[in-house]
Amino acid sequence: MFNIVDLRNDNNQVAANNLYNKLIQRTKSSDGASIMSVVADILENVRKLGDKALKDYSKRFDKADIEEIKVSEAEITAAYAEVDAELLETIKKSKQNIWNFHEKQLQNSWISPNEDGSMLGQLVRPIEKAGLYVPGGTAPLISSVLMTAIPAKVAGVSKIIMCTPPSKDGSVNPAILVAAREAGVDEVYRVGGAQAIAAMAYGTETIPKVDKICGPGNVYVATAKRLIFGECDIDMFAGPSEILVIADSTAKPEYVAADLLSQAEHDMLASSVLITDDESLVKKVAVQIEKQLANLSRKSIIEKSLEDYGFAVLVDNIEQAIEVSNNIAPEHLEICINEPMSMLGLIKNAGAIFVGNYSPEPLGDYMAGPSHVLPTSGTARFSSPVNVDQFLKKSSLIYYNRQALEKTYKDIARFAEAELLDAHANAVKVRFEGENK
Ligand code: HSO
Ligand code: ZN
Repeated sequence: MFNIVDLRNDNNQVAANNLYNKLIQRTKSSDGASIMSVVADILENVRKLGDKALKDYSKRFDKADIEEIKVSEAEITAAYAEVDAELLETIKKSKQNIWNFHEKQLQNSWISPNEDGSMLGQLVRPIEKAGLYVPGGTAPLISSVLMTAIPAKVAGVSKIIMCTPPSKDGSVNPAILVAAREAGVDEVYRVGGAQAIAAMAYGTETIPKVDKICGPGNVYVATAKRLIFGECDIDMFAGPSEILVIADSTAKPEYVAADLLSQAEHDMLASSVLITDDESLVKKVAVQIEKQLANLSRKSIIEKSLEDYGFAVLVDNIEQAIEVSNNIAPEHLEICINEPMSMLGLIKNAGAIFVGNYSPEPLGDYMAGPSHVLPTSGTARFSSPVNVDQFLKKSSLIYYNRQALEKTYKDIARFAEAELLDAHANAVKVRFEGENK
């Protein structure tokens, strides 16, 4: 079960640091160098050999003999027949909510004229091609298709492609295909792992090179994204799921336990942290975890995750709880306390904040609207959820007329001469002091 950390009374900094280090270290693989070299090899092979390398890796890693890397229209149509009608309705509702939320993030280009006739502005343009990665593994993350594709679609990206690993018979989960079509993904390719990232970064005979790669994945995928960064952009270095629940005596132990378990089931490396000022809640939550765990299908993953990265942290008050949480910068933060809204001002670092007893984390995973692809491993200190802005880029716009330039050309020349760059200085002087002025 989870580990207890007591930070009460003396504000035990050593224990707080240990907790923080344990959580951060969990994503730093001890064999980082060897993973890096395996991935670098894969990248190089895909760059050199294109589709052939992709097929070889599918045979090796997915045990799948792939004829056609691209998923055909016929397969997508057939997938619709296999997906439960109610699930399709749910996918559509989720899509609408995600669309509505992200539409609010759209930004306009602007041009601002000055009195002297000059104008400055900012043109906002979508990137042209986005590549999404949807992991395979033990849970088919249908929702992750929507959570990456829709923000790109709302931004106006003209081509969205998706890679996902094939199963042994070469097929792709039909619900993943249906979600892709509903979200507006243009092409799906049955390729997984680091080789999929390489294919989207460099392009192959079949898979187009993209401008940005998004989506979660295992450590090989994450390492590949790190290594190809620069060839194209990436969304983030995503790690295993995290939940941190700040709770007081008004929280419901059954709910808190259920929410902690919901993220622990993702991965043995997932972390689930409860921070509370109510000692009796810890025991009640522990009892609930025991009880609920008995009926869960991913019990062994959860047990391992809780044993290594499950913590109940005792603090003196909710302000201290938030301080500890700000340090951890969790992917998901639930605040199950009296008057939770009143504490929002103190929260500095979190990927997504779930407020009150009726905003459980899975609401955000599936239906609320904000993307569930969120910064992990403390990166919420400096980065944001997948959002529309990540698929947009800006160009600055500068327009001066003769009169406006004349007012400032001497400043430009002075700057340039101070930098010993006389060609720069000439480019303004020629307009006012040259023969052709
Ligand atoms: N909680 C995960 C996303 C997810 N959950 C997809 C269920 N399906 C992100 O940390
Ligand atoms: Zn989840």
